Amino acid sequence: MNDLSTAGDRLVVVSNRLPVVLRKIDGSWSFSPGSGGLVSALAPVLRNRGGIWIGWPGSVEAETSAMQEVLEEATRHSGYTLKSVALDMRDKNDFYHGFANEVIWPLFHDLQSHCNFAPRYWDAYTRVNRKFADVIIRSVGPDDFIWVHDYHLMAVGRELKALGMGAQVGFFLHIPFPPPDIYMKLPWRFPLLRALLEYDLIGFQTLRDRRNFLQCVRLIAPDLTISGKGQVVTLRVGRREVRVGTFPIGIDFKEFARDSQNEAVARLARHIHRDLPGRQMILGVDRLDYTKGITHRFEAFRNALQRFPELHHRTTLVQVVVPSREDIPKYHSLKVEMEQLVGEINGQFTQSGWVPIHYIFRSLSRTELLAYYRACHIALVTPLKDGMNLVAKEFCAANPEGEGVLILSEFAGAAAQLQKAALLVNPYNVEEVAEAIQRAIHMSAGERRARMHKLKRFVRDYDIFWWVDAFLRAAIAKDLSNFPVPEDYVPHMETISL
Ligand code: GDG
Repeated sequence: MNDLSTAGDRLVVVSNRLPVVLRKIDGSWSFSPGSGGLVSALAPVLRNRGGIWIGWPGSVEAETSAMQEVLEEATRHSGYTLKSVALDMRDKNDFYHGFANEVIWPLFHDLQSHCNFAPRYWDAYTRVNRKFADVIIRSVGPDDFIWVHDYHLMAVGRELKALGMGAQVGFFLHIPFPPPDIYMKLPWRFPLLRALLEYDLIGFQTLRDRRNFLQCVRLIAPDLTISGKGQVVTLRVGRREVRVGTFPIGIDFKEFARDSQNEAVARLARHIHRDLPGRQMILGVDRLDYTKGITHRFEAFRNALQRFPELHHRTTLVQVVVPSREDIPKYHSLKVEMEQLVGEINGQFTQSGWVPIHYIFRSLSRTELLAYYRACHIALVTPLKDGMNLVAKEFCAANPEGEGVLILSEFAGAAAQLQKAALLVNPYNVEEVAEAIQRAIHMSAGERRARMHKLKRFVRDYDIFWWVDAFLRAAIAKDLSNFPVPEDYVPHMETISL
């Protein structure tokens, strides 16, 4: 593998979606920024290093030069270029909505009852992964490093090798990898694992995800040997030698810390406070998704209001839900369910001058998002399962006063790093979450500051640039003994003795 510090070598990021979304309005193309954790994480990396980003721009229309011009315009001052992969309506339905979002997304989040294993989806997955491989082969040079991202593209490495690509290719999975008893339900479990083993380096968010993956590989390859025991291990299966590592993703801590102190953010945060005087504000920020546990969170808040009447008038839950995948029926029905629940809880508890839940269903500007992070005293991050969860880390970085409290699901990847200073909860246990809310509201300023200080240290030390460097170094290092597991980074459940 090439040394990426050599001038001329480029980083080629490949993900299902580009960081911008193209839309045709009245016959002409325009773009808007993409949303979600992968874009938030990778945009600063490419801005910092330059390179190419390959992905689908979100439209199913045939590619035209007008479209290409808009893509060029979108990244004119960003330091990197975009290359689009054209997908048609059949791809969108069977690959994106089908295999990616009706099979892998629910299965890998342990929600197998949400899966639709329609037989045609696998063909669509391999066909579209081949389309991505075709664009990659045409776009890269021999010294570039190709880094493929996430669950939509687990078979791109295999397709690249089939097309004769000799260069090494890395892959990072942003979502969890399930344990064998869940993974083995997948009808295409063996070809998918074999495809993954065609990558040269595979990265996971947590040690637990890596362990789950290795246990699944062992089921298909009893001759598997694993050497090393640090952050990156080497796995040998037949002729293949694959590096497998744990790389907890971070955020651009400095940028969040700096921007959260700018005047526009501070002004907006003051406005939010003025509108909700004397309240302790609890914040939830999530994409519309059933894995984020939003309805369980509302139930927990209801439980807290029922059991701890002293919270009435004293606390407000601000829940921001960012529209996502709304054209998928499951997501639409989740929206309806959430809105009914907000109406019910507000109907039950609202009194003159106090509405318990403020519900915002739209994407916020960055300034607004930072203002909410700053204005709110408690972040309630309670996904049922999450690869990492960047909102938890952003809340800590954008907390200049250092007195915020983080309530965090033990099933978020972030819990492995932040378990000592956050209040960890089981999101399915509404009584436990309600008690954590009550504890956070009553927590002394001293305890809040001590906890937030530790949280910030972790988020700052393992930021997005650490993540990228660790992954790229793991790809090129001759000796893997210099990759210790980051301090304190252990799966949460392993600290519980039974
Ligand atoms: C996947 C994995 C993993 C949210 N609302 C607004 C907004 N956001 C931004 C947040 C954050 C991002 O979206 C959400 O990231 P998460 O990590 O919380 O969740 P996913 O989108 O599910 O991300 C996840 C991640 O990939 C990275 O590996 O952590 O586990 O599921 O950055 O700030 N941004 C703006 N307005 C909003 O209203 N501008």
